[in-house]
Amino acid sequence: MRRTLVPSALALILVAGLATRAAAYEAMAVTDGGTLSGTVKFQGTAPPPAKLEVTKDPEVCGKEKTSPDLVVGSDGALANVVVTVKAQKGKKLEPPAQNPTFDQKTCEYKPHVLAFPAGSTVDVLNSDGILHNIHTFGTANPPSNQAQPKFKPKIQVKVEKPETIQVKCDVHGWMSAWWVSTDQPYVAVTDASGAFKITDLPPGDYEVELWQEKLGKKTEKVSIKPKEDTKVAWSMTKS
Ligand SMILES: [Cu+2]
Repeated sequence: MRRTLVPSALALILVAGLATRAAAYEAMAVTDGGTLSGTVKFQGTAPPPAKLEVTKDPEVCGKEKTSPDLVVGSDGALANVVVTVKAQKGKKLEPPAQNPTFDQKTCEYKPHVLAFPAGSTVDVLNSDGILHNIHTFGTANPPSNQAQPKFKPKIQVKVEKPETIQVKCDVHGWMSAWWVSTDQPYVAVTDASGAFKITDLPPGDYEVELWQEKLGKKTEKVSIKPKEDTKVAWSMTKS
């Protein structure tokens, strides 16, 4: 019995593997697109922001830092949530005309979460005039590990593959950020008021993934109507 079971089990695994492979995103003209806009809030009482000790260059960095890994405004506004509409087709995915910029200022990354289409080149700036070392921890993309002394105001890093990548500084251990390289264009990051907006969506029903580095993932559902703005008020909390 066992001998005959093994090949059929193998065949099942192969079939399951093929069936779960995600379909590639398909570009098409969007003429009657709708908008998804709204806010994400932290549900419940937010923990006080963690304090990070500054161990180097306090004259530029300051004496103490507030951790950027969970930024909640006074009314619960949740910043730095990556909102991804799981669209299979829609407007073309292409790198922006202007490279996304990623600055190092008072030993913090600006912005803390940067989303861009795969294939983009990130302009890494150093506004501080001191040595930083930008280090990306991708797996689909080769890691980039480059010193950026004050005489190098700009480094360019091309990110070919879709992936969420942590970025750290090897000089200042508290510096951390995320690059979100996407395989489709319907992605936004919430601002300090928890707001986001995604336009030109082909009408239809979608799953929307929310991701925040400390809170993890959450899935919502929306229905997008032609030329209408669908407004949502979502929340996330610690699981
Ligand atoms: Cu640094």
